[in-house]
Amino acid sequence: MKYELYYWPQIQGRGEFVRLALEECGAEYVDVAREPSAGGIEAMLRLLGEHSAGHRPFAPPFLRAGELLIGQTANILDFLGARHSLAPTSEAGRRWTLQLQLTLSDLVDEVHDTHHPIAGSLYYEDQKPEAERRAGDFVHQRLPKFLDYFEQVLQHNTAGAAHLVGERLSYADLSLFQLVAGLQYAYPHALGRLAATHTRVMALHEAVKARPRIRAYLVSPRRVPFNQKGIFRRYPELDPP
Ligand SMILES: N[C@@H](CCC(=O)N[C@@H](CS)C(=O)NCC(=O)O)C(=O)O
Repeated sequence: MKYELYYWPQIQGRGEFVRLALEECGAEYVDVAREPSAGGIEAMLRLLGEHSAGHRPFAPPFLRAGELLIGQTANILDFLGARHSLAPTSEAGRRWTLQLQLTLSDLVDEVHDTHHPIAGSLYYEDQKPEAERRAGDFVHQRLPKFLDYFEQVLQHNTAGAAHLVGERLSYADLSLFQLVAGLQYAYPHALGRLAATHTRVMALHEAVKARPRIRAYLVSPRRVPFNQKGIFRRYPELDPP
């Protein structure tokens, strides 16, 4: 079955967590909003605007899988994880993987809020002083706290030190890879200071990056480059050396 992924065409954003899972498992999919022949952005907006549809998603990303239309990044990954062996089969294992993903989603929200602490509808330039205060707290308090947590999860996973869950790759590993990649782009100084004390997180990032399908994807035109419209943005004033 060919999946349909719906996400904003110009950014990696939250859609990237789904793209990475689809790419790693070699699933057939179409990135609808980036593909005019599949309906393009209009097809996505149409689905978002179908007010009479009972299970309409609130925001992208969402995934069509046959009859199912699934929204919320972590929910989509939970679905794909079960279908494509990107999560354990046990109930405990699935919940743990989803729990890690939801924690990663919280971190994604906090990264976003460093450049848009007041409102997503305002320009960054309209909330710069607040962004600098928020980014200061993020860099010194929140990011170390999140990275400490994932480092400890890796350390205590005796089944497979290079994975967050058990002894096999899961979608949570792919998502932690993406988090580190985004931070390398947006917060290179902050991440640089933390890298030496978070060696397991950094090693996981390298290991995922080297996986054959991920490596091929990262250099393909399907990977949207990081840019100043996405969640991870490079504003040097928010990340002083
Ligand atoms: N919790 C949702 C958040 C979805 C979300 O915020 N999507 C953004 C793009 S990354 C969006 O288009 N939001 C529109 C809105 O919130 O009005 C998820 O993880 O999928």
